[in-house]
Amino acid sequence: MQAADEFHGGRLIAKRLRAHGVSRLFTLSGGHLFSIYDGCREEGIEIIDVRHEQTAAFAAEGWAKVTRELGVCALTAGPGVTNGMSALGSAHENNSPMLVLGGRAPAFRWGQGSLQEIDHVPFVRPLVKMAATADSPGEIQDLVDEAIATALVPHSGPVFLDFPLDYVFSFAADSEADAPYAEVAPWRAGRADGDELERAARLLREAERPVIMAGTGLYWGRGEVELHALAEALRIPVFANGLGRGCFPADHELYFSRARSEAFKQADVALVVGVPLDFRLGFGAAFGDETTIVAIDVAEPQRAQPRALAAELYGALPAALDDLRDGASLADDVAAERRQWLQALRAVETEQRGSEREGLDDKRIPMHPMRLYAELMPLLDRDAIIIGDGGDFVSFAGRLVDSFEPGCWLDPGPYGCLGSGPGYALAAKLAHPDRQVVLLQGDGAFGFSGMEWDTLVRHGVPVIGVMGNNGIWALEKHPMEAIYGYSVAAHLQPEMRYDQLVQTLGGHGELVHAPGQLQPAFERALASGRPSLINVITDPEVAYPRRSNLA
Ligand SMILES: Cc1ncc(C[n+]2csc(CCOP(=O)(O)OP(=O)(O)O)c2C)c(N)n1
Ligand SMILES: [Mg+2]
Repeated sequence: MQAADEFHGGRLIAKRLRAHGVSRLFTLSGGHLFSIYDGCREEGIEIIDVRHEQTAAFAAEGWAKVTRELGVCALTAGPGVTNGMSALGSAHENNSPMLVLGGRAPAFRWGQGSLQEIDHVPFVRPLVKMAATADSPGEIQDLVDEAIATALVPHSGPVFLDFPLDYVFSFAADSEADAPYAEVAPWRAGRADGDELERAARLLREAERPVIMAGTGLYWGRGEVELHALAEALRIPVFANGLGRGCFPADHELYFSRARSEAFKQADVALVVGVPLDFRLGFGAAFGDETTIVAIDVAEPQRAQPRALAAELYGALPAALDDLRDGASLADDVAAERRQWLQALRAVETEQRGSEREGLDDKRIPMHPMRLYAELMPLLDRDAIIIGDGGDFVSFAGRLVDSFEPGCWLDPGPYGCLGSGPGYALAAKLAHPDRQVVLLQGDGAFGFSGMEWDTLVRHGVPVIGVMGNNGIWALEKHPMEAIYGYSVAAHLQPEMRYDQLVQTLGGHGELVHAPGQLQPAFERALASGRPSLINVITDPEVAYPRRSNLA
């Protein structure tokens, strides 16, 4: 018999989600999850169902990326969980706070071979900050609280819980009925060490050619306002990658992108904010041998630093950045050096931009991807959320498309998983229905989760997709040809009508062949109010100029 104050396990989960402010659950149905759905329904948590579990999990990650809140998905036992693993890997590398709720075969029959019976915990553990199985219905609420707190504490990241079918369908008392929820927020992390701070402040004050490199950790640590103030006070040029993009507006006089390699090589001091020295920074070698590096982040790095650092500040970013700025003023000679430094970098930046003119103006049919972006950029609002999912097509976007506000540029990050785009876009448009959400996709990338256009249609989420359709996996074909003189496994069907597929699924589709056609197509897509795909045929001969992408 069920007592009056008892609820099934699914409801108990939903009650704690609600207490933590969770408003949406991304999922794909499975019987193991029914009681969680029932609980969410009762607690007013909206259920968004997709067509492949990878998208449920990428949507949870995307929700975290655009809101800086926890994203949550529920994946059914066995294949549901394994299908979500790429997104766990992605969230792990991006420090995206997300909770994955797994179904699980019943505990009372464990080991006897129930449907979809497998122990998820050992294989998800390397990808998450915490992985656990509920041991009883009464433990569910504490476990959910612990998992959420673990996901949010810096470095934030994904967590995983699974719930045996028998526990989550049976009843237990609401032990947390009035339990206050202790908020854990990255910006309340401890302050950085005083000596390190002083050393770092002196280096930044005295440097002649300083640079700031800001990344995803700046975004999670909510340090963008303080970074802005620091850069302006000390006249330091700013570069950004990952979710650091947009934390410093691209049209600010201190923001640079094209001058990066020159600036980093020549810098005497580099302040590296919320970015690991991984492959994106040449494992530290993106900076000159003589560059003195100061690292600052929300918490200790997750890997050993690949080169010696002069100072390391780990703790609350706004406080540390404020402390670095406090009272710092530049001596006249240093100020003069910095004016020259900024002028020299601006000259490099302007020259590099000039060299892009040719691609931006290119008149060829099929189109040069740079021409596509030249036409697209004026159509984007300042706060548009741009999502990149593809190879070369997205590399061109990374170079050309500017961001002006935090959380407006979503690429897969260092895990680099194709197919993440539709999940990110779904979450972004649900979180910000009044803003443009534009999904930039390669034709190859489309194949991983193209059925999610059905999800976007069913849930009425008018994302606008712009596809660079070159009929190949360009980021693989061109490098393989450069190495071997030929390529295999690199071709797709040319000029495939992905726009018609989207039409069939109930969305708006457009085909664009020639320069000049994108703007009217984009306007029709916006006016349609429906999820839309603009299929732009691009030239497969164009390769993104890159040095290396694997090591
Ligand atoms: C899940 C996954 N599989 C494979 C890759 C390797 N990969 C990286 S880029 C790329 C090509 C992408 O092709 P497309 O989306 O058409 O963009 P294009 O390079 O042609 O512009 C591939 C296969 C990956 N990053 N992720
Ligand atoms: Mg392609």
